[in-house]
Amino acid sequence: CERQDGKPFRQRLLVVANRLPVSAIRRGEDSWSLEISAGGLVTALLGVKEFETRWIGWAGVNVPDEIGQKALTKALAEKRCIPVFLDEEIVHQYYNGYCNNILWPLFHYLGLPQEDRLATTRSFQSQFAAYKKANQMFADVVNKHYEEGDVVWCHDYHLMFLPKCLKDYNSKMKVGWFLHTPFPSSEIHRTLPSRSELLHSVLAADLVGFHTYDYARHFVSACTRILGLEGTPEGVEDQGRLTRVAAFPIGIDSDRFRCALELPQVQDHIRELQERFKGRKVMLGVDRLDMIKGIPQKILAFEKFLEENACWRDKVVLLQIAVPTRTDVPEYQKLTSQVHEIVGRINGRFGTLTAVPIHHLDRSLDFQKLCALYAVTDVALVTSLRDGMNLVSYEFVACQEKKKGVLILSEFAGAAQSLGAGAILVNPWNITEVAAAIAQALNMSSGEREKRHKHNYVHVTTHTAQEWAETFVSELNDTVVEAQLRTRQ
Ligand code: ADQ
Repeated sequence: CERQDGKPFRQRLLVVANRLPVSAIRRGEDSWSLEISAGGLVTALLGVKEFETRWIGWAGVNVPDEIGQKALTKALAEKRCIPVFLDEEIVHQYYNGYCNNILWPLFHYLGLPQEDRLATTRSFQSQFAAYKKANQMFADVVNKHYEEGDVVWCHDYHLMFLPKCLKDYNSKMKVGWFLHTPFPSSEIHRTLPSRSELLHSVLAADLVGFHTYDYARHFVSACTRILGLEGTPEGVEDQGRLTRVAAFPIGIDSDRFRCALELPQVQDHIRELQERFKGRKVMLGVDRLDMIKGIPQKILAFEKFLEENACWRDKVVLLQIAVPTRTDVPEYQKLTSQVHEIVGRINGRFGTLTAVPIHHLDRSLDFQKLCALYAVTDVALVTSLRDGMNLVSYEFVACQEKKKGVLILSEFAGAAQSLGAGAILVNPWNITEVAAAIAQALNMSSGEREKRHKHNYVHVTTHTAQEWAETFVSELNDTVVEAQLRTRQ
């Protein structure tokens, strides 16, 4: 195998994530069509040129029959993807249950489910069993495809049990694990019934990475306080073996945004939007419709701003683009109705016959339209209640070289650590504070905007996704493969 520049690859990189970067649609008994979903991780890893990357993960569909599985495996192989087949029951218990109902809210400080405590406890046990079983199924596939010298990079909260399963197969396998969400304070993590088992499994990895130094510190504290292990400046030590723990803040492929803005069709979109919102300042929110993103709080803050600043009422518009996710979960359905209800009320209250203050779209936008929107925005509002990093804030900055708009950013997003000096930082729970930040952003002088934008732009264009992936993989490569026996002083 050779790289595009003709040189041999340095190594094979097996990237293991819950979902493969493709969506599979069945066209017949043995035929499939595949659509690449270019998420942040895919773009990041495209930049890792020295490694020959293979993806291992679930294709997002239930394929109970052997003919279908064989055909899908073959089709995916052309995209360098290897499927893990999970049946409906496992998906229900592992993915919808343990991952999305337990770990996701807990890691974002929303606590464990509380409705029916007894039922939750009972289902908790079966969901955790399914989680372990699913992680073992991922390990079986990795082990089958592993060749000596490969590096294995496991991603996210879905696969916390995987490092241990892999090391049980082969202690010499080089294994890294990266968490895309926050890792909460150890006091939150200790409420999880399976707290110790999960920490021990993650510690089986050679390198454990987080977006920020704070998340890494919380993880080390959880290991010292809950497991009684020793935390060192490099990581966590267990019986002489060191697991390296560090922060690797993700970035974006900023060139992709810069190049898109030069395309004639994107320039056309920009002109259309400028014409459409002529005479009004544009504020923008782009989020998955998830409770962690703080969408209702953001809209209520905008209402408060309109209440307190009558002179701005017909001079500003909020565009909120929210992609629906987990639409079958009642809590998410409730969130959608809540957002619709608030938007309707505010538009009824402050709208006129010719203009409404909030345009809310329940859908995903294609990449070029998204770039155009970022480029015409005066103020971006990222008010996550908690967020591992938040790439929307980075994407907005990358598209603002001309306009130099203002970013209002939640102090609870990982991005606050990197873009904090250029953004206006807010506590998203404090609606009065966010309303005041909106007024500050809209009234900011151009000199101040330029200074703040420059700070963020330099960061976004130098700390890219490619650099993130390369740093993680080369650090993983540098960790000593064998258990590191250190003599305690
Ligand atoms: P997410 O929670 O998905 O990711 P985020 O980092 O904001 O959050 O990335 C979302 C991506 O989806 C962005 O690239 C954005 O452009 C796109 N997107 C969102 N809404 C869209 C819309 N309506 N139309 C089109 N595209 C849309 C998780 C963690 C984050 C962490 C990332 C990466 O929760 O905290 O930053 O992983 O590690």
